[in-house]
Amino acid sequence: MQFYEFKETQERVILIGVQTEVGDDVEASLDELEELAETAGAETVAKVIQNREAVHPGTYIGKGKIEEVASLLRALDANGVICDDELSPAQLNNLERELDCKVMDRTLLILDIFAGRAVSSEGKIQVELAQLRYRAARLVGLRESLSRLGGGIGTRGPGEKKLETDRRLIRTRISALKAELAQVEKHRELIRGKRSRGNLKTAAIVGYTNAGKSTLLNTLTGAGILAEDKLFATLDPTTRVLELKDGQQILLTDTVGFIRKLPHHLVEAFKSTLEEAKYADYIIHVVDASNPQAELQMFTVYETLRELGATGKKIVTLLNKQDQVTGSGIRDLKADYTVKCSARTGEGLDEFKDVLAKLLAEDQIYLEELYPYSEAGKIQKIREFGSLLSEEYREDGIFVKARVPAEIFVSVMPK
Ligand SMILES: Nc1nc2c(ncn2[C@@H]2O[C@H](COP(=O)(O)OP(=O)(O)OP(=O)(O)O)[C@@H](O)[C@H]2O)c(=O)[nH]1
Ligand SMILES: [Mg+2]
Repeated sequence: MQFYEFKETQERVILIGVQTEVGDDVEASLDELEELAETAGAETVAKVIQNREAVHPGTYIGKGKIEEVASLLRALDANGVICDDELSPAQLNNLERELDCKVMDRTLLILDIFAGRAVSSEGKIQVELAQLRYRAARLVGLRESLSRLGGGIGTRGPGEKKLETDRRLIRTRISALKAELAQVEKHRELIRGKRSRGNLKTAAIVGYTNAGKSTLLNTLTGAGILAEDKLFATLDPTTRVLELKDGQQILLTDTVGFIRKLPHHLVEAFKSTLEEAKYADYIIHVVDASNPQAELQMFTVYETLRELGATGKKIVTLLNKQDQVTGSGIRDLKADYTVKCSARTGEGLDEFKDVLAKLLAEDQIYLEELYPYSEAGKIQKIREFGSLLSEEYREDGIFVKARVPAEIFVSVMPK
């Protein structure tokens, strides 16, 4: 495993956002950008917001604002700027020339954090692929921007130590990575196939980054996943079995968190990881109910799920971090069930398990049958995949009351 020292070069940065319409909360978005910058090792020394009808196509912000930022850079002894939207190659080049400093954007920052977090080989391939695709389009500007400080944001990566700066090399590397990724994905599909053959239902734990997804899985199953107060602590999916009452079981998968303006290169590269939600039977949506931005974060999560094609599934929303919630609280009208809980203290988790049991029961068929002793093996199967409510040993066989998943119903009926 490789660790990247995030604090290696303390960069001092100015954050820039563009307010394009009323109600579009740029201030909150910049607060989040500051958190991202901090995670990546940069100190925010100022935030600048420009009101414009649309972002400037050539320079992201207008001429007057550029001058304002330029003098702020000097006054505050800052050495870089980070824009809150993904910059086009032209915007990057122009801003870089006008401001004469390192120019970065939200995408570069997120890619950089992902690069420092990737642990599994799949994660590393996915991050490198996303980085290369992003860089390929921005060779000229980025080369200058990234060489200014000799390190820092935008230069971390699981792949080559040195930045690939040659277009041809990048293309070759991209093809190689794609082939590698295809191999890994095949393996993942195999695992998925095995799981579904096991007839256990799966639920994907999704939610905004830092909502408490990993903490939830840890508290419920002792999964031992790294959970910390940082954005994108988790990149690789982890699946664990959760035991419910009546011996029922369900598979829970913890996965990468969502964020607004999730870079499309990342979504593309992380497709197979993100698609855990698409292939799951149920969605567990973890919300940090103590966050003032909770409503917007919920919206972002549903948008992302829609983009991934993970729709039409039953949703359980967990309004998490209740131990820190003050005020009236929020609601999720899209959810089939909502439970207030604290993954940290365990409050509300029994109710959550009851809801899961109820969900499973909704998709199961009730049966009341007499099994001759020669067919007792079928009862074993019921016990494993459904819930055995009662069994009574009689002279002519075993009388069973149970609920079983529709998929196995036929195969467990007595002859
Ligand atoms: N107070 C409080 N803190 C919590 C609760 N659940 C999680 N946290 C904290 O929130 C932070 C983020 O938790 P994680 O479980 O890493 O969140 P995540 O959703 O997995 O985040 P990413 O993997 O980064 O997307 C950690 O510092 C947790 O200790 C809770 O119920 N109450
Ligand atoms: Mg996590």
